[in-house]
Amino acid sequence: MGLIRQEIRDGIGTITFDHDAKRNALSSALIEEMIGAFDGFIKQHVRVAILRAHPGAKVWSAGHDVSELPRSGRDPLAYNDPLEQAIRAVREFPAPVIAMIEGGVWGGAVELALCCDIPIGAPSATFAITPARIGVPYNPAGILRIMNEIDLSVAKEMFFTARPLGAERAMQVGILNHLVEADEIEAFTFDMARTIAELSPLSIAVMKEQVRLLGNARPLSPETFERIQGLRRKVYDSHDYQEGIVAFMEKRKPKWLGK
Ligand code: LCV
Repeated sequence: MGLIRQEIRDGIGTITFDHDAKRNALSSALIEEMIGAFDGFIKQHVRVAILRAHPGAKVWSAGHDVSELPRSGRDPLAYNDPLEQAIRAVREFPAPVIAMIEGGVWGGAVELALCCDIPIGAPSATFAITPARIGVPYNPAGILRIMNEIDLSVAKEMFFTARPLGAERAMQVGILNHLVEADEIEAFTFDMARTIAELSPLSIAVMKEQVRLLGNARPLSPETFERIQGLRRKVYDSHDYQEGIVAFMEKRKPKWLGK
């Protein structure tokens, strides 16, 4: 049974969580399907991805599948935990991922939503970071990622109270980029996706990867610097780099080849 639905249209890849019976809990099976969809989007040269639940969903995702949390004695959020794999898939996907959020976002799903590049929420969106509810010691990579996205004092309040934050507050603290009425959020999201899909895929991919590497790196190691330079060189040595400039000079839309 599919736990997600996926679609590609006009260079826009959409993944819809489709496991309402378990409130779209991020089970290893659902995450495996999600990572498979992202891999397929890469093969199809998708320019932008959207991660969403069904229109009008009461729960975007209930977070880690609690039934899959290891009993005692093992790290519940180790490097290869499915949730960590899902978060890396979003952060390393070579195009922007828009989180279109209706309904409650719980636990590790908050980190997943925050790791998307552009979070857009409806008034029904709420965000609750819940390890304290379950007694889980959140992992350092996850804590750092959340610290990078929202004010430290707000992050601590969310960790220490596990209380859901409403959409208005989520806008104030930077969890959401946009708060859009439920009947407009789909059109708003796809309009932004179309804008991104018309721009240079190489330029956007290398800027997204730089943000990821620089966000991770405190002092920039020589190796990270060289890696960034190598990624950027691939872009400014590309056909698309020339095409973008020529198209501008010729007052026409660029024809991006992604190479
Ligand atoms: C498995 C579930 C889940 C679920 N797993 O519907 O961040 S950390 O460290 O905490 C990390 C480890 C993490 O992400 O942990 C998970 C954090 N998530 C939560 O604390 C949310 C737990 N879920 C709920 O509070 C409720 O289910 C919400 C409020 C999301 C929805 O409530 P509602 O009344 O609409 P039910 O609770 O009746 O859930 C419907 C079915 O989904 C299962 C739940 O066990 C139930 O299954 P059965 O019908 O078989 O009884 N379910 C919900 N969340 N995270 N399964």
